[in-house]
Amino acid sequence: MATPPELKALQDEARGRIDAAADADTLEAVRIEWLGRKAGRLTALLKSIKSVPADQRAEFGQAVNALKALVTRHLASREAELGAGTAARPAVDVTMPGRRLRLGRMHPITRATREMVEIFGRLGFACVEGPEVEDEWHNFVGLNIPPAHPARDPLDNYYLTDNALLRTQTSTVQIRIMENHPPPIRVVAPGRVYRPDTVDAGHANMFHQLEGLWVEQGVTFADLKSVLTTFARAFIGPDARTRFLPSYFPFTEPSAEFYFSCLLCGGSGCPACKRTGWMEIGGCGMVDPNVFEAVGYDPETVTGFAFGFGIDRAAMLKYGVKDIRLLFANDVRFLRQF
Ligand code: 2U9
Repeated sequence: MATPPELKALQDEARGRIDAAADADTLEAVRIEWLGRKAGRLTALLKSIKSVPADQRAEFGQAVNALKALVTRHLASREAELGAGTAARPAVDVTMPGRRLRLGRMHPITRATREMVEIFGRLGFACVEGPEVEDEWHNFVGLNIPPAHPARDPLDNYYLTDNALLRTQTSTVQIRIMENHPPPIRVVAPGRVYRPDTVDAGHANMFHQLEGLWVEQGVTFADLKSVLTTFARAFIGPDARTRFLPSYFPFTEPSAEFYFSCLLCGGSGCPACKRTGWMEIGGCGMVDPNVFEAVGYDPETVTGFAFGFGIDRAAMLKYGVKDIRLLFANDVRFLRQF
């Protein structure tokens, strides 16, 4: 059992060692020497308390614990002093070699969008963007989608308030352009759209669309076919062919679904195109006169065509991606392939 003078000597020795520590590493070594859990000198003293005769145990225990508290406090204040000293030194060693920056790659959706916008740019289309949170007028009313239309069902839309929702198509952008600019208009509008679909390999509840609109005196369905066929040849290859099948959309009349010859087999038939030789790409048609009236254009003087397709789907067909969820998983092993 250490006597009080011995404890005092230990205290002085510990204080001296702590004061002499010139840096954080040395101080840590001192802390381990004195308070280390296995072999610390004070730790050993603390462990010895239980073997002191009962009548002296309380007094000795108090003295040793007081010594431990003192040493602990002194260690902390020296640590703070040393910390303040290092903070005064420059935080960055400019002589160290730099850390190599790992650049990512362009996401396949961005790459596809840019390529598409560039192709339409060569055909005279300007690229325009608009808000993702829209009102009912721009998302439905202006597009000739009446209140009772199933597309307006609250279960098929992400409504934020009674009159605000996440847009379900980028047509809202063309409506805004026509509201604010007189004809002629020749624009493409790429962007994110939202629908509460059940997510599976082919569907996501957020995806990307590219829509196009050309309004001018004398624009015809032949121009629509010509633009989409020229686009197909630039996007897929010079041998690409297009096919238009009658369809219905509230905002176009007449309307059609358009197909490209299969991106994989070129049209001879393969599993990817279910042996038809064709892949459905999107929808299109001549802008409905009601839409022109809604934005203040005179349907008697201008005509126009519009088209829309999923960028994700087109990119998946072109790059051979089988599951749309891969596009949004943020997995570098997938993204590095592009
Ligand atoms: C205005 C007027 C008409 C754009 C069009 C489609 C047909 C169409 C879908 C294809 C797959 C969207 O990505 S998808 O789910 N689109 O079928 N879109 S005509 O028509 C417009 C656009 C703007 C002012």
